[in-house]
Amino acid sequence: MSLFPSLPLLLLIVVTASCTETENCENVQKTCPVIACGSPGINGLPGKDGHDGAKGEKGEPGQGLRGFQGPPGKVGPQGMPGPPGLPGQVGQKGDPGDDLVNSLASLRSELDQLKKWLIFSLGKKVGKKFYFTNGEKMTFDEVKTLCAQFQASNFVAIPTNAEENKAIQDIASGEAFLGITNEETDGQSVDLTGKRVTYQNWHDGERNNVGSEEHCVTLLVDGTWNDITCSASFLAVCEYSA
Ligand code: MFU
Ligand code: CA
Repeated sequence: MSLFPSLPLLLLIVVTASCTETENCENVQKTCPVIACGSPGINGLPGKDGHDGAKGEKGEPGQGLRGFQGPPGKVGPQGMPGPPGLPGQVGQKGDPGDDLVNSLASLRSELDQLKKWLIFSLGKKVGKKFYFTNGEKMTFDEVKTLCAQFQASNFVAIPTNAEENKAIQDIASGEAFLGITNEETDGQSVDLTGKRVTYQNWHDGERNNVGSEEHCVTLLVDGTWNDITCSASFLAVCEYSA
């Protein structure tokens, strides 16, 4: 017997293989006019693989271990300039110009001359102190105000030794206030800077604090001191440092 099937059987196999399962017999007849309808043939071989489907959506992140951290990214763009810094320290004082130096020297010279003239006509110099008086009588508060207005270095005259005491006595034409007060609490005598006075020249029987209200001090015409009420009026004598 031959290895090949008969010709009609071979044709039947070929026609059945070229028709799909869904096609009915009529369609088969149109494309395969040779074959008459009979009982269904056996299923053909599977067709070729279809085309790839559309790409699926991105899946959920995996649950497994993270990979190693990647290398740092590229350097970003430069940022905006920051706010201005705090002001720097004040620099060293510069040299005054020659004109300024000359002007100052000239002024100093004129001032020295003026001081000499004032001392000669109105005041008295003792060591490094000058004493001045305007010859007017006034209360202690008014003397303090007057001396402050004329920029006295130590305000009202404060004798710290016999020589200074004598100088004040010499320029004062009468009883004059000193820049010394007696503390209300303990009666101690202090100068206008609050310092206890060491040199004192009280008149006999003074300080007696009459009426418990003699908290100021005057230089009497004989050069001795008396404690007296501050509201009384006496000569104003101011003190300057040379
Ligand atoms: C003395 C002085 C007083 C006052 C009076 C007129 O008292 O101590 O300060 O000057 O004389 C008796
Ligand atoms: Ca007195």
